[in-house]
Order: sequence, then C-alpha cells, then structure tokens
Amino acid sequence: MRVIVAGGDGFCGWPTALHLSNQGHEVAILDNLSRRKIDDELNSNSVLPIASIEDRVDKWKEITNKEIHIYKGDLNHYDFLSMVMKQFQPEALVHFAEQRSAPYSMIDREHAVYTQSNNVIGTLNVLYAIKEFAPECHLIKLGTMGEYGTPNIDIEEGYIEVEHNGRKDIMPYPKQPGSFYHLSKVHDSHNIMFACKAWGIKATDLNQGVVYGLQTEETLKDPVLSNRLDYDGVYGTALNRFIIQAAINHDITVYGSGKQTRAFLNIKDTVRCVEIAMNNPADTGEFRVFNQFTEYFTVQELAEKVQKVANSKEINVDIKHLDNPRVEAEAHYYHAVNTKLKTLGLEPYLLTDEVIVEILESALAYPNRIKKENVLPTISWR
Ligand code: NAD
Ligand code: USQ
Repeated sequence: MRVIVAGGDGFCGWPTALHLSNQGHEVAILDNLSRRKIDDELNSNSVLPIASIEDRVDKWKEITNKEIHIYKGDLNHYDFLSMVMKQFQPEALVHFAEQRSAPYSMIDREHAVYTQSNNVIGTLNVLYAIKEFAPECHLIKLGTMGEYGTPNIDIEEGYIEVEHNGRKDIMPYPKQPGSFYHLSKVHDSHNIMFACKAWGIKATDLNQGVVYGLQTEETLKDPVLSNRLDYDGVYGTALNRFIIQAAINHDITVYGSGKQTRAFLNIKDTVRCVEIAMNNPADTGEFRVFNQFTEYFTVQELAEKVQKVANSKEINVDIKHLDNPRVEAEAHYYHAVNTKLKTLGLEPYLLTDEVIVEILESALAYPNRIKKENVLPTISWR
C-alpha cells in the first residue's frame, strides 16, 4: 500500500514508518520538524541522540534497500499538502502530526492557541486534501484515551447506546478531556466524523493510551535508527519519565496521591495497531473508533514497579508525591473497553520487569544527556 506517515519524525511516527516499510508498504514521511524546534525552545532533548531525518532514511535504505520518501513541510500549508497528495497518491494516511504535550498546551494563551490551531486546522486540511485528491484514502488518525476523561461508567470504543425518554440511539461517547491539547483531539474527532458522513471519507480514530518504551525491531537495527526518548516535565510521559528519573537517582515524581489511572501500551504495540488498522480499513463513510491500549495502571503502581526494578539493579530511588500541577480527578472509577484491535489480531506485549530494565539500561547509557533542571514539572493548569 502507498502510505503517508504524517509526523513520521516523532516518537510514534518514526518507528511506525520503519515498521510499515519493513512490511513492504511504500512509505512517505511528512513532517515539519516542529518537534525538534520545540526541543530548542524548551532547552530540552531526547535521552538518546537522534539522527537527522535524512540520515535516518539513508541508513534505512543502506540496511534494507527500502526507500522512504521525505516531504518536509506543514499540514497547515495547504498548497504543500495538496502537492504531496497529488504526487504520492496515498491509499492510507497515518496522522501523528500534532503538538502532543498536555503541559505544553497549558503554558499560556499562545501555546494553547498554537496547539489547537496546529492540530485542528492541520486535521481539517487533511480531510479536505483526502476529499479533493485521494477520496479512497483511508485516514488513520491518532486520537487519545484522554478524550474520554475519567467518567464514573465504563468507557466504550467511541460510541454508547443511550436510552432517553423511552427512545434509544447510538451516540458518540461523551468527551471530558483534561487539557487544551486533549480538547484539540476531541475537536478533531468531531470534524472527522462529520467529514465521513458528509463526503464518504473512510476513517479510523485510534484513541491511544500513554505510550511507553523506546525501540522496536526496526529501530534496533542501527543506532542511527534510534527512536527519541523524552523525559522532561513537558514531553516526558508517566512510565518512561519515572524510569529515566531512576536512572539519575532523581525522586520519582508522582503528582498528588498517584491514584490516577491511565491506559498504557508499549511502542512495539503502537506500530502493530497502526498496521492492523491499515490492513483492515474502515468502510466508505465510516468513522470507526478503536481504543488503543493494552493495560491500565495507577501512576503510583508504575512508580512502585520502577522503584522495585531499580532496587534490583542496586539503584535506590524514592517516590515523591508532588502537589499535582494538573487539574484532574485523583481517585476515580476506570474501566475502558479495548476489544476491537485484539479481535483483529493484536497480541499485546505486556509490561514486565524486563521491559523496564531495557528502558532503564538505555537511559543509564547516556546519564550526561539528561538535564536535571528539566525534570521537575513547571507548568500549572491553574
Ligand atoms: P511527537 O511530538 O514525538 O511527534 C509528532 C511529530 O509531528 C513531530 O515529528 C512533529 O515535528 C510533527 N508535527 C507536528 N505538527 C505538525 C504539522 N502541523 N505538520 C507536520 N508535522 C507536524 O509525538 P508522538 O509522541 O510521536 O505522538 C504522535 C501522535 O500520537 C500525536 O498525535 C499524539 O497526540 C498521539 N499520541 C501520543 C501518545 C504518546 O504517549 N506519545 C499517546 C497517545 C496519542
Ligand atoms: N503524572 C505523574 N507524574 C509525572 C508525569 C505524569 O504523576 O511525572 C501523571 C499525570 O498527572 C497524569 C498521568 O500521569 O495523571 C499521565 O500523564 P502523562 O504526562 O504521562 O500523559 P498525558 O499528559 O495524558 O499525555 C500523554 C501524551 C499524549 C497522549 C496521552 C494519552 O503526551 O500525547 O495523548 O498521553 S492519554 O493519557 O491516554 O490521553
């Protein structure tokens, strides 16, 4: 299949581009490299050094003889996007290309506006570009489990049957997101659902949980292919961040009580979920939603798992409960359905001590790249 991976220079997008290329698909990466510029803005970095997009793709060609095309540019520039769609004629478009940090979106008005305009207008452009230049193209869009929030009832996969005043209907599941970033995903979902209905577009919204891990089978083939590993208070996410904190003997930063429950998956499963969605496309006009996660944990449970594994490696690390910089429920019900991807064949890699050791050892190899001043959270929701 001819597939565009938008956001293919990022943490999820790069390993996905390699995986799809390895499966024999013809892959083009579209990316404006904004994430590398945000690293500069925040004076932050990936724990493992990452090669330029050109060097990454050249190395892949050298090792596998498979070509990945690069389109450097912005989804918000419609002329650029139109050119790419006309030239490449994709059968699938995997859309990772958004500003994905909740704390970044909460810095101030400018960062909230940037996040929502980048994400919402970018996706709107993608919808128009599919309609205009590749109407058969299947859109595989990365959404987030955080769109649902933490309701006091079970979370279904995108839709729920509602009975009201004696009548029944299947409705989109209610959304109660917890940041301007998570809200941008909700706005995207609404726009995509409408475009499917109005124009007959085929779309799958992958409501992904928090991704942990680092490498995949493909990124391990050479250090130049290495994935990025975020740890800072803005882009670092719960489990990876805790492991990197342990690697530098920093207290593990649990926000508030740590009873918050979130859905998680390994990056190795991210790439397979996208492949599964691509190989089993939505129907014409269908807006399909998959909950893309494999397990859920409280933040405290993750901190304790990391502490235990670190202790086994003779690293002593404390768990510290910080005042929660976010506005979120800390004690809540959480039960979410995730059957659709498993029904289509996903066999999850679950979280084991070995997985934690693998990430820990990667971080221990680069202690001097971790900037201690970037570890504590500095952005408040209030
Ligand atoms: P990332 O920041 O590492 O990668 C995003 C990539 O998109 C970057 O390379 C960036 O340069 C590019 N990009 C951003 N805006 C763009 C634009 N307007 N035009 C072109 N390129 C643009 O993020 P990630 O962790 O790889 O996340 C990828 C997607 O998956 C995001 O949509 C995110 O919301 C979603 N997601 C991520 C996680 C996670 O834990 N990382 C969990 C759930 C969902
Ligand atoms: N948390 C801590 N300590 C930390 C960091 C986070 O206790 O040092 C807590 C947060 O308060 C929150 C939970 O861990 O309750 C998850 O936070 P996170 O930073 O790991 O993840 P989040 O902000 O939700 O965002 C990440 C990705 C985002 C993706 C989302 C999936 O950055 O792109 O959409 O995970 S989900 O959470 O399912 O919406």
